[in-house]
Amino acid sequence: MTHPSTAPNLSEIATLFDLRADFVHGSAYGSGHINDTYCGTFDQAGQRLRYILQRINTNVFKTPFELMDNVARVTRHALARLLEEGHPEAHRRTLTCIPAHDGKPYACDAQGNVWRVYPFIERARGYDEIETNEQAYQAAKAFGNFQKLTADLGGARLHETIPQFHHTPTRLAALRAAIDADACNRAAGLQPEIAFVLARAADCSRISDLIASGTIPERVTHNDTKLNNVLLDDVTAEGVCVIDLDTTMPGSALYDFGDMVRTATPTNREDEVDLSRLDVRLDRFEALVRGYLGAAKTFLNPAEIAHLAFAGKLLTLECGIRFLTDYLQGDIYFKIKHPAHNLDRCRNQFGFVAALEAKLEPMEQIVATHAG
Ligand code: ADP
Ligand code: GN1
Ligand code: MG
Repeated sequence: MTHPSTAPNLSEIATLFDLRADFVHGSAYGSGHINDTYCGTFDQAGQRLRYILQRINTNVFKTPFELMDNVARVTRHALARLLEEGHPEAHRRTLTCIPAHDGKPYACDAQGNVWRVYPFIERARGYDEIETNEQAYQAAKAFGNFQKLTADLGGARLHETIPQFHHTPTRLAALRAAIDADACNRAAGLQPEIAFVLARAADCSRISDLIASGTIPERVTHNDTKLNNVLLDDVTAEGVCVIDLDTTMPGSALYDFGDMVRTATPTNREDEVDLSRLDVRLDRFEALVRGYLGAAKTFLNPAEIAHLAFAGKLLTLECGIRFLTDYLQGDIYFKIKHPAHNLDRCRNQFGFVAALEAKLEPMEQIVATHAG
């Protein structure tokens, strides 16, 4: 969506936080679809340092203080673990919240926007499009280790920052409602896309039914494991830091693995319009399975392992459903760069669902090989 707020005064925002450094300059940063992210350069007693300043999208996240409570708990837990291990780069391996002057992990500006500040993780970056199998392996390993880390978080259940976030039947119901409402008179031109989803309606409840029956357990998961949400080391490609923790909450391991498949295995990027060569890269999939299972095999149950390949298809279908719903509703959720952006993304995701359906068998074989 196009955001209501104009370019913020970053220098003023910075004064809300206990940075102990002088603002030098800053600008918009990254390619996330949700929050407004800025990178600020500061001078700390003669040394240049960078910080990420983020305005939380409160249209998407209705309970930002609860969200920041989750983020603070998860990042404190991660840091404690790294310090216990004596990790030499503990503060580069996890996000850490810079406190506001009242000690809270966020601050509100004069317009009521909610801001947070993280140290900028240097010499690493997230990839919108993965380039090598090694990157896929490292990213999957990092997300697997993140699940391992959150498994013993302790304390109260994390807040659900977006209720039913990956409950695909709810996403399908939202699509049906958007078709009925047809707020922008777009439904008539979307019959092939709508038919594509309706033909797969039964798939939508497969994972949620297994969760409801207790066959697949609830875990603390990241829930937004698109590949640019893990920063890989510029030199070694090692997964340095898992970021974008806004949706870290109760979920399923399958949501995390499925979204990795969605973003790491296609031959094209998420909004590519030329789908003529769109396919699943099985070599990338193999790298993902190896990286993820290397970290997660010890705690996943057989039903989770049995649905890893299917999860890739379901999470891609779900994401396509969400792009289509947003397009029907007039682009009120995801940031877009041009009027048909959500439709392009939706068609791309559905094209990839079809490619995943054609490759399901070899994908299942790869999982079986690595699961032992
Ligand atoms: P969104 O929810 O909009 O995707 P993210 O939290 O993923 O927001 O941040 C957007 C982008 O900003 C990321 O893809 C990444 O490139 C960059 N980024 C976020 N946090 C950091 C950080 N601490 N260090 C370096 N880059 C970061
Ligand atoms: C959003 O925030 P970002 O860009 O990492 C979205 C994900 C979607 C993704 C599609 C909170 O992720 O759920 O899968 O776009 N995040 C939220 O690219 O809705
Ligand atoms: Mg992101």
